[in-house]
Amino acid sequence: MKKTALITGATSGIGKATAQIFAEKGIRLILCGRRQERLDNLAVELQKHTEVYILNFDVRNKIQVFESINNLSEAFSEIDILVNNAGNAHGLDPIQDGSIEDWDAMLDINVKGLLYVTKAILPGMLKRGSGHIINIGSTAGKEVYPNGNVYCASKHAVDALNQGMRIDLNGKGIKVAAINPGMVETEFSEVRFKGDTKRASKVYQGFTPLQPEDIAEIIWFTVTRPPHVNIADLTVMCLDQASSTIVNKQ
Ligand code: NDP
Ligand code: 8X3
Repeated sequence: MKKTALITGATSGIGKATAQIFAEKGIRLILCGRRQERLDNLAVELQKHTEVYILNFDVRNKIQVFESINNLSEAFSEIDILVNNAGNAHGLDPIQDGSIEDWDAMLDINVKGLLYVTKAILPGMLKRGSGHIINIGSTAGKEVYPNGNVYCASKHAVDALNQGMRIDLNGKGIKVAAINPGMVETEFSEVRFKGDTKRASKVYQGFTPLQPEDIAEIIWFTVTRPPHVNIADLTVMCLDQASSTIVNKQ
């Protein structure tokens, strides 16, 4: 029987690339995001390969999260794979200059949003005694970099939650994995710099960053291991990146 995956943040970057590869492999998809037009267009594109259902909710809104997931039609209600991907950085300022709105956004989306979605999906996985949760962390969740303060804290929280989920779900047939990318060229920096595309594009100049498809392939590899194999925690950087702060730029 075909597996069903729910991907948060499917309208862009890593989530969208993951949806594309999952669709090509025949995985049934529940695509989530807030930008309806993008969800609609992606659904049309991917329905050539698989069955697709779209859910529009803000992961910060727990009522929307639970209503959307609890009211999935029966055909999509058994979720085998959850990709907790929705997230972003907001701002890049020293802690003393940081905006409280940016801090709230990062903690509410990257940490609490991930928890709400997981809480809504876990009961079904527990009932069936199977499932796979992929948490998208970051190298920023392993090592703090200058001005990254709250974004790094949010991704360190994802790292802790990934470990906590794996411990608490041990013996229940549910795999838990963190994929921790370094710099990936997506809309991430555009969001971080609030639509300043010039500043955003500079982040990826002078070296060859990872592309969203690189991460999507790793997620596909992770979900296709034999039943007894769980990739617990995987960090991936481009050749030119050595750590959160060391990037070989020409
Ligand atoms: P993008 O900005 O390209 O994509 C972010 C996705 O998250 C979008 O689909 C967006 O959808 C969704 N999203 C953002 N806020 C919300 C919200 N409040 N509710 C629902 N969905 C939301 O960035 P990436 O693809 O790069 O980021 C994906 C994940 O990868 C994030 O968790 C990020 O932290 C992580 N990551 C990124 C790296 C990078 O260098 N790019 C490196 C390491 C980790 P919409 O706006 O339609 O809601
Ligand atoms: C995104 C990677 O280094 O741009 O999580 O913060 S970085």
